[in-house]
Amino acid sequence: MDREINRPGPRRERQTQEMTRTSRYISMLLRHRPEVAGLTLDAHGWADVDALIAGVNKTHFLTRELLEEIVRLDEKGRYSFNSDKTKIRANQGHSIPVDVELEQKTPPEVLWHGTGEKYVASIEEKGLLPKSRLYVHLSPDRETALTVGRRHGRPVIFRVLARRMHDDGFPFYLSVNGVWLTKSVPVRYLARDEEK
Ligand code: HQG
Repeated sequence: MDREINRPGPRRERQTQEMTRTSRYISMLLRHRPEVAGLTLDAHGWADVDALIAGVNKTHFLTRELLEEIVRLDEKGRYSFNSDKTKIRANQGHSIPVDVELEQKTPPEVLWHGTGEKYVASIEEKGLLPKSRLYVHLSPDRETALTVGRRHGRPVIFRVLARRMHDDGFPFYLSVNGVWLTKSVPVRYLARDEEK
């Protein structure tokens, strides 16, 4: 009997863990430190796919098929290929100054930001700052913000009066994978959301 059929769970789980590890590494390279794998990004954040595969293979296992699967299955749609799939980039989240041709857009009335309790005092004093990234990341719904906040310990959610901020002249952008971005959020547009 085929042992893969007998034990699909653990095998599938191992493959998923391996893919997640490789994906994390790719997102670090494409957003923050391409030089670690000997890569360069162009002004629009694109890396050469063959160079990425070769670079990643110095420390991880990656084939073109696996890369295509990572991109296709990514639950946040973190990556895009160009039309002939010779280049790849992260859709948002960069700390290095690249122009990923974000769409400037009018935001909904309210957007959400999830953070950790430890940052609240500073946020209530200084507003939301992009910290190491190019933009503050905002979520379209509270549930997503909660997931983002949990990455930082005990989660705290802020409502952002996005439409008012936009109407006051602050540009907002929507990444192709649905993350709202803005340079910073002054305290007057923030309200801590009640625990539910
Ligand atoms: C906090 C993930 C002190 C801010 C997520 C956040 C997201 C302040 C932290 C994306 C502050 C930065 C981005 C202030 C903001 N004082 N702390 N004045 N202003 N902060 O990871 O938004 O899985 O750079 O609240 O899903 O958590 O990587 O940003 O807690 O979309 O694709 O400083 O990363 O996506 O943390 O997450 P981060 P983030 P991926």
